[in-house]
Amino acid sequence: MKKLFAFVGFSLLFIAACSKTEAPPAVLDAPSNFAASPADTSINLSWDAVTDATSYMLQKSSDGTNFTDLKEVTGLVYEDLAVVAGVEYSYQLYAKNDKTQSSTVKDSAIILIVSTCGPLVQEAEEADLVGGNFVVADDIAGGNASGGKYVHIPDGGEPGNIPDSILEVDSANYMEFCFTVDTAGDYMIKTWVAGMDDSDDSFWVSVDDKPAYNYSFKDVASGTAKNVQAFPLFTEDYVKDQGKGDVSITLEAGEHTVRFHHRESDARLDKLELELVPAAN
Ligand SMILES: [Ca+2]
Ligand SMILES: [Ca+2]
Repeated sequence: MKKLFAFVGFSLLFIAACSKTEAPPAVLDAPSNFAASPADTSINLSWDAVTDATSYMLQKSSDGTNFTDLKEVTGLVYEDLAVVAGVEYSYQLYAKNDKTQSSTVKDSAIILIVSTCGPLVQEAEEADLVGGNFVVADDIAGGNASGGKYVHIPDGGEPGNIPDSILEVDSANYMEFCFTVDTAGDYMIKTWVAGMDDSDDSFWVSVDDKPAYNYSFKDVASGTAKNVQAFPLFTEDYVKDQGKGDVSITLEAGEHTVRFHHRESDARLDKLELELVPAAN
């Protein structure tokens, strides 16, 4: 019996000695070589392993200040697919185990998937013209079109030369604009428009494939009688929804598509702007 007690006592000492040497350090090193790099539709994150870490917590921010947990992972890479072109993101990371966590490391660069969309002000003549009926035209001598050009569907002064699409959106013929919005908020759609008479003064306008607004700009004219050249010059206006006044749209930061569809031939669009509505105080 004495020998057995001695054996058990030795074993306990041995186990205690082993567990003492294998205890994790009180402090975990912060991950090194933390890097984020943009791909076409995602952002790839990677870092080096930390001794004794069991997982890594990734955090993400779209304003560079307020970070929220993105994902806790056990590996050393992560592909963030929840990203929008044109928006800047920053990331930070810490290592952890069941006892402690490391300090946080931040990627030094703000990471952006490059947007192929344009700025908030764009010429109509730079839009994608889809369907074949919209064309770029040179303004008349002495005209005020920005860049000297505008877009319309010519009708040769004859309504119906290319049939109007008064009652429903002409889904085949449109000008398409793609905007990169940096600041989320409410926007109005500012236009520079003209037409020769009151059968040349409307478009269907849709934003991000939502139902189209019936946009008539006859009220920007000094007169509305037919064939009096009521709209000789391009005039600033805002897209309206007929009977409901100026349209205000709420946009997240990122890419947005605006389409001007055919409604009346020879309605003319010179330029377009997404105008941020100042937030109410
Ligand atoms: Ca017309
Ligand atoms: Ca223009």
